[in-house]
Parts: sequence; C-alpha cells; structure tokens
Amino acid sequence: MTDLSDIVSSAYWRVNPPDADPIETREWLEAFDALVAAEGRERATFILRKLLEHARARRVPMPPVLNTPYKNSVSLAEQAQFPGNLELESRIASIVRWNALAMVVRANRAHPELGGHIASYASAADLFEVGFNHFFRGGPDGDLVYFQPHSAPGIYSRAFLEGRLSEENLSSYRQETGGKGLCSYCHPYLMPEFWQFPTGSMGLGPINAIYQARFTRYLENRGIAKKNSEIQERKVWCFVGDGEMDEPESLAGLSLATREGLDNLIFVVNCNLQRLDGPVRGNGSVVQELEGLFAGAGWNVIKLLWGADWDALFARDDDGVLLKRLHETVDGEFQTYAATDGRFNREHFFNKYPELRALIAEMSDADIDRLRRGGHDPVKIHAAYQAAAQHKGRPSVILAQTKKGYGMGNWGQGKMGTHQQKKLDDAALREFRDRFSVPLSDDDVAQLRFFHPGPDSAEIKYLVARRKQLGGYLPIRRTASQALRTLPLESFSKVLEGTAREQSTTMIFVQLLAQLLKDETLGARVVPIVADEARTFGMQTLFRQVGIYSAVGQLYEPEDHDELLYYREAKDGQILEEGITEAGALSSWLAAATAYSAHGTPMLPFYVYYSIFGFQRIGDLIWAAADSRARGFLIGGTAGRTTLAGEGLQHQDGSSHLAASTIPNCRAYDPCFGYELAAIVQDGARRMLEAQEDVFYYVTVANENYVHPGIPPDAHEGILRGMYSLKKTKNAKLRLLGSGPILREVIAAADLLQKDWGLAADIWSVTSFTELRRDGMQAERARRLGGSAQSWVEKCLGDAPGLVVAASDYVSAVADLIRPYVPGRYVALGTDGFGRSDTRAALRDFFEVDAKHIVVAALAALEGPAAKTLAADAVRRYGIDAGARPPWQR
Ligand SMILES: Cc1ncc(C[n+]2csc(CCOP(=O)(O)OP(=O)(O)O)c2C)c(N)n1
Ligand SMILES: [Mg+2]
Repeated sequence: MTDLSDIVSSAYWRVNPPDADPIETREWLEAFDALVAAEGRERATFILRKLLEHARARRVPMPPVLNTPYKNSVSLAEQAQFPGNLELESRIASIVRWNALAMVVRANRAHPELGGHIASYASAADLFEVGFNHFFRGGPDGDLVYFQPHSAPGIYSRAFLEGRLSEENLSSYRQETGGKGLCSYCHPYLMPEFWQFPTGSMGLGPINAIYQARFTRYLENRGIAKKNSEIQERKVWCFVGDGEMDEPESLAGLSLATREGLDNLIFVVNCNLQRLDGPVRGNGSVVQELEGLFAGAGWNVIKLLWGADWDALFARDDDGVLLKRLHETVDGEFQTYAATDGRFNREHFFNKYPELRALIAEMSDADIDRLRRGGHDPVKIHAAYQAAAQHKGRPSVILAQTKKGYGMGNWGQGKMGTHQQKKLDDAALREFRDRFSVPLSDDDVAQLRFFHPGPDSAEIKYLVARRKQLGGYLPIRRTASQALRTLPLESFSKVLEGTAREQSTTMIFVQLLAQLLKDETLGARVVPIVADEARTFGMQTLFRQVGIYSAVGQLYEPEDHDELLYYREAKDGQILEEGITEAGALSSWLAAATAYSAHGTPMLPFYVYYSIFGFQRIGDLIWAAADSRARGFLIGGTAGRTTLAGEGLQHQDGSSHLAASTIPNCRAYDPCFGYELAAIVQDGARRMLEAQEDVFYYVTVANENYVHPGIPPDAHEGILRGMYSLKKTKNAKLRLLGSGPILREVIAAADLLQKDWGLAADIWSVTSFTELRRDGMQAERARRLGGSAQSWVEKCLGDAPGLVVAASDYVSAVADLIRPYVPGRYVALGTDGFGRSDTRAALRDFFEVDAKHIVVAALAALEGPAAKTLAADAVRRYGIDAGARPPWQR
C-alpha cells in the first residue's frame, strides 16, 4: 500500500480509521446493541438521528454517512432462496459464453478489421443470465432492458440457443451489408425486430433508461397505459459499465429518478473495475464512489461484491481484519488480484496480517482461486436482483463486482489490455473450453465451431421453459402499432388562409399545437416537452390548459393562482416540463417518440427548444433517436442566426439544418409562412401516425413578427418537397430563392431589383434545402445507374435559363446543398461566422443576407458587359462597405 493510495482511500472511502481507545469504543457499541435488543431498530434509528443532530449542534464533523462496508448489502440471512437449477443454468451460461467468444474470434480471424469485444461480456455473462432465467419479463408489456452495447455478442449467442438467430447470423457478426449479419452493438435501426434501445454511445443508455421509466409512469398516470396497480408493473433494467458511469449523461438523471419515486427502475453497474485503457479508479474504489453518488441522489444501493464462498470468511472475521484489508485495497490492486492465481492472492492479499492469514489457513491455493466476486455468483446475483425488484418507493442500483475478461485466463482476465483482446490462439481457446466444460473437441475448438446442444437437450428445454414462464423472448422489438387518424389539412384553415396580424412562426406553431391538443382522438397523444423555455415560446397558456405532469400533483398553491392561466401541475398533466436539461428533455422525447414500439401506444411528441441547443448540444442523443426509429417533432425555436437578434454568439444557430441533413430519417424544414408550417406539421403527423413511417421531423420556427399570406394554389406539393413558386414573372432572367425568415428579404430584393434596376425576378420559397438535396441525389443516382429521373429542383428551375440566387439564415453550405441540381449559374448566400447581438436589420446587413446584399449578389452574377458596372453602382447606391472584412473573419 503506497502513501498515495492511503491518502486517496482514506479521503474517499475509508470507514475504519485507527481506534484510539478500543475499550471505550466497545462500551459504546455494547450500549447500542442493548438498545436495539431492548427497544428495537426503529428506536435505535431515532437515537442515532438525535445523536447526529446533537453532534451537528456541537459542530462535531460528520463521518461520511453515505458509504457502507465493502460487503454485500444483502446479508446471508436476508438472502432469497434461489429458485433455479444451478447446474443447468451454469451449463447454459458456459455455452453462451463459448459461442459469444467464438463469434468474435471467428470474425477477426477472417477479417481483422471487424473488431468486437470478448472481455466485457465475459464479465457480465452471469449478470445477464440470472436476468434472463429469473427476472426479465417478456411480452408486449414486459420489461424494458437496456443492454451494455459491447456485450452484444452474448445476447446474440443466447438468441442462437433460443432458436431466434441462426448459425449463419452468428457467422456474419459485424458483416451486415449482405443482409444476414449482426450489428456491432444494439441498433434498432439495423435490427428493427431485435434491438429495442441503442446504447452504443456511452452514457445515453443510462439517461434514456431513467426517462423511459418516468415516461412509463406518465402513460399510466395519464390513463393511457394500464395502471401500475392493475398489472405487474414493467421494469426498466439498465446495464451500465463502471467506466461508462463517468459520462455526464450517466449521472444526469439520477436525482430525477428519486424525485419521481421510480421503483420501476433498476440499474446494474458492472463493476469490473476496468474500462478500455486501464482501471476505472486505480487509486480508489469505484464501488464506494458510486455508492456515495447514488446514495446521495437517494437511490436504494445494493452492493453485490462477493460470492457465497466469502460468507464463511466474513462470518469468522470477528476482529474485522478481512474488512480492513478490503478497505485498504485500491482498485488497481484488486485488478492485479483478478489477473493472478490463488497463490499470488494468498501471498499478497491474505498474508499481510497474521489474523487474516489464520482466517484462510485451511484453504488451498485452488480454494482461494475459486473465491468468486459477487457478480459471478448466480445465487448472490439473484438475491440482489430480488431485493431491487421488491424495493418500493425509490430506484435501485446494483453495484456488481466482477472480473473483466472472467475465464479468459492468462490471455485476458484482469489484464490491462483485455478490453480489446479479440484474437485468442488455440491454446487459449482450449483453456477457455476446459474452464467452462464446453463439450467440444480440440478440432471443434480449432475450427471455432458454435455449439448448440439441440432442442431436446436438458439445457434448451430448461431455457425455453424459463422464458415461457417469464412471458417470452427478449430483446424483441415491436415494429408497428395501431395507426392513428390525423387531422386533415383543411382543419388548419385558419392558418392556411393567412392573417393580417403580425405573428411569428413560433406563435403559429403554438396555435397549431393547441388545436392538436384539442382534437378528440389525437389530443391525448400529443406530448409537449420543454426544457424551461415554455414562456420563451409563448406556450405558458398551455400550463393551465393541459397541465404540467407531476407524479405527485401540485403540493403548493402557485404564486399566480388567482390568474386565469396559472402554473398548474397535475398528476395527469400533459406537458413534460423538464427544467434546464436538454439531454433530459430529448430523452423524454425519445421515450415518447418510440412509445409506438416500446408501449404499443403511438404518441406525438413535440419538443420545443432553443434551436442551437439541439443538434449542437445534444446531437448524439438525436442520433440515438434516429437509430431508435423515433417518430415525433423536434421544434427548433428562436432559430436563425440573424432572426434571434439580441441573444448573441452562443444562442444564434446557423448550422442545425446542416447537421439535420446528415441524419437519413430526419425530415428538416425551415418554413417562413404559417401555411407552410401547417402543411408540414399536418403531413408529418400523417406520415408518422397514419402511414407509420419511421421518420422524425425537425422544424425551425422563429420569433420575428410579420404578416402571413394565405396558401397559394398548387403550393402544397412543393412545400412538402422543399420548394415552390411564390411569384412568376414573364421573361424573368433571374430566380431568387429564400428560406425561413430570409424569404422576406428575398421578396424585398425582388422589389428592389424591379424598382431600382428594372429587372424582373421570379421568387421561390424553399422550405427545405435538405429535402431538395436528398431528392436531387436520388435522381442523379438513378440516372447514373441507367434510369431516367428528374429532381424537384430541376423540375422547378429547369424550364428557363438564367441566374439563381439563394439565401437563408444558416451558413451558406445549407443553400449550397442543391448546387449540383441547379441549372445555370448559382449563388448561395448564408450567415457564416460567429453570431453577435444587434437588431435583425443590422445583423442581416453584417452577414450580407439582407435585400440590398441579395440585389448586389444578383447583379454581380449577371452575364453580359453591363453586369459589373451595375453591381458597383449598387454597392455605392446602398452604402455597402466593399472594403470590410468578410463576416466569417470578423
Ligand atoms: C461516448 C463513447 N465514448 C467512447 C466509447 C468507446 N468505448 C466503448 S466501451 C469503452 C470502455 C467501457 O468500459 P466500461 O464502461 O467499464 O465497460 P466494461 O467493458 O468494462 O464492462 C469505451 C471507451 C463509446 N462507445 N462511446
Ligand atoms: Mg468496466
């Protein structure tokens, strides 16, 4: 034990400081024992509380109270009876282990570039197996299990025994393009009938699981799903790595889970003490640290550290020397003990103190070698799961200690680089086979044959029976649900007809939302979600109208209770007001947007947020939502780099549409007029709820107020496809394209061109450069492959030659997306550079996307000898500073 680890361990988790007066200590403890014996535990708790209060008053420093000793939380006496057949379960686990290992090694022998992991599943196998045999309920209302992603080979391997995956599937692990392959991690997009939840990006599984458990309660409390009391409530299980717990998202929802009393949620943290590069907390204890964190957040913490063979040792550890030794051992040392044999463990761990040496005097080196960690003992795992599943009122976390690369012997167990070990030689494979008694010949092993004991074997019969008893196989994903009728376009006639009143697209969006909420069939399925910005978007009227969801209702009289539209929280409230957590809000949205699959209940979520805090801030969660085949609306509010005006550099979004364009099932739109927005929302709801397409929508809305005209005839198709004609002039040589609020600058530019320069221009509204790009790519590809096709852009712009100028409130790369399909010359303007605060007019001048700059761009790009002088004249006439540095350099 080095000085440093001494300091670290005492600072973080040491609970046994040296005793200055053991006799006095014993007297106190005996007095306490007498109290418990005479008056019971409750009284003892009362006295403890009084003592603590008293100590606080005397300013006596408190000991760390969130940590318990480095032992199992469930005592031997409390341990539930193990209901299974240990012998058979152990044989099943061994076969699953072998096939998982063979799958990875096979793929990598053939193609070393494929990759894969062995050591993670090797450490987690028993944790999963006990779940599969005794806890995870299957079926449509079954449990929702978030698996650790790099343990996927183990899950495939079990599905192979269950007859759900074929040998051909296993042989194509990580070779997916042929159609029979298995994906690297849990990806519902790639295996839509298998995986439910994408967890491949560390940290997203845990936060998603928490909000999933909360959303389950939301559905129950709103009467959409069956009540918790009417059914055996489905549990959400989340398997997390101890290294993964360092991700901010892993911790972000912990207090919400307690606040909401989510006793339907169980985290299992696989504490194998290692991550990819090395130990998670080499100089400390990850278990103790996590215990403090979870306990501090109010969770029920269950430590599952030692297997049954330790029970006898602890029972004889009267003077606490074993516990003392465990407490002074840092994780870096525990890792070494995992990587070494019984003899080494005896010499270095047990022989340190004579009392400890005596404790294990009867044990052989082989006995010591067999001492299991808790996460490898099915009986202890079962006891911990049982305690978690029965716990009421709070979420539970199981901190399961395991060995990384368990059973991989010298080639992997506890080794520093084991995470990436994927090529074992024949000797290593034979040793693994022997270690787990898998009935395979040396030749089978050399050929890496998969093993299936046959449908009539005792193992398979047992496994099938267990799953039958628990309601069916898992993971399994429902791909469709009941279709919901959506509102016809005509029902939004008020918006379609336009208004003379100046309004923002945000205000119009809120009207549309309010109308959807009132609809008889659809209304209840709408889930408005905000992250403390409802007032920003003028949504506060909804607080009263549909209420804010709260698991406990409203325990206070709101300050504004005597106002008409007061702040109303309710058990059946519909709005999810998440507070300032975009990651949490998106996780809620994801749960709602996949409820059609996970709950068989289609929902229509609208998450409304500051657009810059979406794709930029939580882009990876949106990517996971895309992987999950989410269906719902993301509404990027206060969008556009110049339209937001005063908020400045970290608020003005100029790139979310570019990010959105990279997500294949995201349909992104940047509307300018109310009727465009209505058409987009109506069609989106139809496609997602009626046609059940696996797409989701990103729609930007802005806060600039202006008059909204009525929908032009024949515009509907173009609005949805990405562009439509707003104004056509005979013999116009110029076509101007605008999107979002900048369309109005384009319209003003057309007027200037006519008035100041005598030039006619056609005007097109572009609702989606990104959809136009996709359509263009499709047509181009069809032609390349010998077919014939015309893109929508070519259809719109192809019939007349001449210059095309486009502008948006996003970086110019957005308008540039359609360049390959625009016939003739094309100039794309945008808002490249850092945002800053000013008026809209000043910002559009600064970023060179206002009417004047659009005119100059058009004149400068015109063909013919007069063009150059025209542009120079315009620069002078409009007072443009031609010498200024470009906006992206300022
Ligand atoms: C966001 C993110 N960063 C990095 C990775 C790469 N990665 C995958 S597994 C892993 C180590 C995981 O360690 P731990 O969580 O302790 O799991 P174990 O394999 O030890 O069970 C890393 C770094 C990832 N998948 N996602
Ligand atoms: Mg780990």
